[in-house]
Amino acid sequence: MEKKMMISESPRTSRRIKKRKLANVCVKTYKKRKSREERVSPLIEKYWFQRYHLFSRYDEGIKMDEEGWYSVTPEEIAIRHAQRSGNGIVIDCFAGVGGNAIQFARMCYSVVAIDIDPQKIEFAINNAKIYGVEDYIDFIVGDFFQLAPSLKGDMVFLAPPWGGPSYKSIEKFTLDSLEPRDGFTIFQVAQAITPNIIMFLPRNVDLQQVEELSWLSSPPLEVEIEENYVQRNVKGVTAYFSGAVCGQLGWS
Ligand code: MGP
Ligand code: SAH
Repeated sequence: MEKKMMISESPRTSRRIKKRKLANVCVKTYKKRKSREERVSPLIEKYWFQRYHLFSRYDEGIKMDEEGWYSVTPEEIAIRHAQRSGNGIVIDCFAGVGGNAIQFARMCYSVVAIDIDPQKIEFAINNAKIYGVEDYIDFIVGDFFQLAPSLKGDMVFLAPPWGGPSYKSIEKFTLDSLEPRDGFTIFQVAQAITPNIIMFLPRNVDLQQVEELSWLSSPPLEVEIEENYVQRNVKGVTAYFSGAVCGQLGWS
């Protein structure tokens, strides 16, 4: 008898539970409607729900295109990258809509932000203005590989395209799947600028290959690899490479 009383609900409690469930459905429907109002495609919807993790100041007018949405480095991870970058000139070779470049600039580094897509640079400038750091970034529309021989900097940041959200379908992501050139080529071009390189890679990347990048230099570069999380979900892997001067940059 007593047991029955404990598990049965009074009509009032059951009404309250029904109301709460209905409220949850309404919130979900409202959120879906809101994402549609902002005209995000079904591909992007999942990233839209994470928007404040991408840019905490999203509501102040952040702009992104489709590739920008699924490629931007979440703010928390971009801050981590910036904290580990020393205090010289940072070259963000694949800058996208500015997720990383903004955080580098917030740490008072001088930043060169390159992207081949003029629309990305337009959005990156807009987004940098929201964070008040546009004056600390030189924005360049161009092909990193063409510009590389004329670039000078203390640290190079590489977050190239991974081939879109389908990168996850590959069991082990090898460096030749990076775009627009394979990871070894991208790394070698960067290395001609400085041995201090940070590379943001897919979470399923072949870690053995990442370590092999350091052997492209003689003596081999030091490398440290970390997994990056947002709310306990792993989002990517960062490799920090450094040469003999790394001590001066506050690495290792
Ligand atoms: P994801 O794996 O597509 O999303 O991207 P999520 O939410 O982890 O998906 P889930 O369904 O597995 O939970 C995770 C993060 O990787 C993104 O927020 C970007 O920072 C980064 N990222 C994803 N892509 C496809 C790219 C890319 O092509 N280039 C770069 N530089 N970063 C990317
Ligand atoms: N870290 C960035 C996202 C980078 S996504 C952020 O947080 O916003 C990768 C970017 O590389 C894309 O915007 C793409 O336009 C750019 N890209 C592709 N090929 C390039 C090239 N050859 N030179 C410079 N940028 C290139």
